[in-house]
Amino acid sequence: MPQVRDPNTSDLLALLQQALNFLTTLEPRQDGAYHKLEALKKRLLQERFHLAVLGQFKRGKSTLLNALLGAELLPTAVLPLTAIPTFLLWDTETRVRVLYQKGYNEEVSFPNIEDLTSFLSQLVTETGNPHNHKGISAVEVYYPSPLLREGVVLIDTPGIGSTFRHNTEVTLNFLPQCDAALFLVSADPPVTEVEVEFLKAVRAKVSHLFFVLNKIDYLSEEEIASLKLFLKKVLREQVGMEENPIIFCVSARQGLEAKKLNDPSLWALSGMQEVWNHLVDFLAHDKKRVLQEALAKKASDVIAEALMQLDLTVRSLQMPLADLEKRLGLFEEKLQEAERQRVLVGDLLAGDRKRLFAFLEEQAEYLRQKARTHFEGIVQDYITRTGNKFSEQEIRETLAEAIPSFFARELEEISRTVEARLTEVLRPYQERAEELIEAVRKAAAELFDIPYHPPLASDTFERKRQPYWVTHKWESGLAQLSEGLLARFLPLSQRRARMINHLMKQIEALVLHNVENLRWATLQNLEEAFRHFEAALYERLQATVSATRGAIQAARTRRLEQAQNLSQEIAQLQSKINELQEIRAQLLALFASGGDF
Ligand SMILES: Nc1nc2c(ncn2[C@@H]2O[C@H](COP(=O)(O)OP(=O)(O)OP(=O)(O)O)[C@@H](O)[C@H]2O)c(=O)[nH]1
Ligand SMILES: [Mg+2]
Repeated sequence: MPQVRDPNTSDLLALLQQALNFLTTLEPRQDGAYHKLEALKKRLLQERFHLAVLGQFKRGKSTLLNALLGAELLPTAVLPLTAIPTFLLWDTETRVRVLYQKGYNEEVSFPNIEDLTSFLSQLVTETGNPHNHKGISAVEVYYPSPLLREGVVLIDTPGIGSTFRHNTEVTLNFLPQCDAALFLVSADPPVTEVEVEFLKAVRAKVSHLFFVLNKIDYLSEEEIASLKLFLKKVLREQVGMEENPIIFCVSARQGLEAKKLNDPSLWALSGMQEVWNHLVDFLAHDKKRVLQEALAKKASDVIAEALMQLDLTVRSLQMPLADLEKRLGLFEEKLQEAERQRVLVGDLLAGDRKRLFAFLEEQAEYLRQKARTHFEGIVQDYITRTGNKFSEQEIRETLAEAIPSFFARELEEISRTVEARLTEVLRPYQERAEELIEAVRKAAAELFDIPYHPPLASDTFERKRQPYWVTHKWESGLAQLSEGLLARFLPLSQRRARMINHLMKQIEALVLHNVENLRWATLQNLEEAFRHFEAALYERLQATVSATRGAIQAARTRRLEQAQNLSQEIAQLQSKINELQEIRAQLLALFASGGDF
């Protein structure tokens, strides 16, 4: 089996720990810097990269995951099976955590795998837990597999397109949580219409997609080659993929067998070795590298700030007291100016917030119109097509089918439009906020004549893209018109007119209801983005001001106390500065070496 090696996480972790230990030796303590570094360390340790295995029911998703794990952990069957997203995570001890929809969890350890698999069968399968009557939202399986140790979380998802519609829904709702996906297809049948539709939804939400053609043990070389060509053609022409997709050809069943027999040549023959290599490579080089580099830069910014405070204290201890008082006064003036600027930013932001909310209202109104026209068009078409054979039952069914796909499509569209507008609106404010905070640090550096390090990571105000929850359960039921006794005696044409009138009213109610759901969820998302931004600006500015001011004030107090041995104190601080500078230099060297980091 290939060895998974990753020296960088441990190098970075060691440096972060060194910096944390160092900060505890400082007096006065730098709590702000300590907490920030601790948060970065936690992120590095916890970084969960979600790689989902997606596909139509029975393509072999659970079998493929078992092959990657090297154990028959997940239940597999010839009937549509997996019903609950199952997360596979690394731990030394094999255990299962069940997350219930009502918010509580249950945890069970398993010394042997057969017991675990039968336990899972009762939870995550359609047979063991039909229609999810146990109310489970997800299941986490902890298992000591080398691939999982890389920080990846593998996810088994319910197959789409089976007669269990709720399974398709679970997977659709789950897509925003996937960072990458393995999309499974097989030869029997090659690619269905349902898969094409599903792929379009996946592509819109998941940025890295790998394709796996499974069950090649059934096929000859020529058949595999022509299937690959066919799949590429479908991806290009029907899904609209322009790039040349990566397609692995495997037999997951053979791969699992190879693991059980510990047979490396069968493993290679099954095609699974190639999938494995690709995943390890992808995790090590793309995702992980980017995260590590970002965290190292952020950590070095935190240290630069801590260094600045030490420098400020040293300088304040060194300069004549009168000089110190004068500079402190000038610094306070700069702070007042910064506060005025912050208030100004808040006022301007309030105006843009209002305009964006109005834009959302416009979008909602446009959608109401569009939905009405669309559904009324469906009714008219139906009437024209069927003439006198018009059936109320049939038209209700046609509409009930058309409504979810219409709103799912429009949801994508409206989310994208509003999201793009929000990013555009916030960008200049993010830049101004960064400048404002840097202006405070720069002013202190200039006034006290100490080095100033501009930040390396520019995402202090990055907006966390919280996927907001809009269910795919669109309201689509239309009630049957209950004909009163009187109405039955009306001529047919009048009865039909009455029915159509009634249908139109119901369509109007459904349109209003569904658009309101969508508008409300989007509005909440916007509110949250603005609230978060303003709070972050206020807190960050306060933190910078109080840390900078604190460093100068601490020195001033020492001076007023007319402390003895100031030169010894200065020398000690100077040696601490050197020590911290060394840690920062090592952090910078980690990613300055380019390709290796
Ligand atoms: N011949 C062959 N059969 C396979 C292969 N992989 C999986 N199968 C079989 O296909 C059937 C379905 O496998 P599962 O892994 O349960 O499929 P799934 O995609 O997880 O199915 P759902 O959970 O229902 O969506 C099982 O009988 C597997 O043994 C393969 O590579 N070759
Ligand atoms: Mg399955």
